[in-house]
Amino acid sequence: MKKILVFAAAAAGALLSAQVYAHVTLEQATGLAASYQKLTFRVGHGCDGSPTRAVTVMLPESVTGAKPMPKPGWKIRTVEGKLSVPVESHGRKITTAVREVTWSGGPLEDAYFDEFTVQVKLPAEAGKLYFKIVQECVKGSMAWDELPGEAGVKVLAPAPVLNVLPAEGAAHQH
Ligand SMILES: [Cu+2]
Repeated sequence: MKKILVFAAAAAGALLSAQVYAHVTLEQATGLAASYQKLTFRVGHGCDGSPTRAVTVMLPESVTGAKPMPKPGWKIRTVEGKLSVPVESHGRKITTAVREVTWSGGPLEDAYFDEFTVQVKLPAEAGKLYFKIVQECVKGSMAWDELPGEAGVKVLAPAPVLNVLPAEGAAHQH
């Protein structure tokens, strides 16, 4: 009896770690080109059991206008950087933008999960955007920064991905 329970627990654990609860993931799967999009990053566990005390989201070059959502118990730090291609916003030319957002605080225990939210302006072009994440823990850290490799090769620490859909196609989806 005891043995069966152990196996069942192990199987459930394997399923959970392979799916949405695992890693750092993005709640939203898709967004519309050139729209303002809310991105919610879910931190599903600590670093090998150690509680999380900081989460940094690195924004792809084409993502601008980032505004992090404040979170009780967490301090926000943003890093600005120059854009290689200036963009226009409200009639003004923008040459620098937030490139990195860090929430630090917590600590978030390994037994719990939490969400970190930022609003961004998506690029006009459709395609996949990868958001590299650094998770700092009381002990150690994790980089969720791997991009998909060859077909069939599973990456161990994937960067969360958003699929940007063409704006004109989206009008027909409701
Ligand atoms: Cu995981």
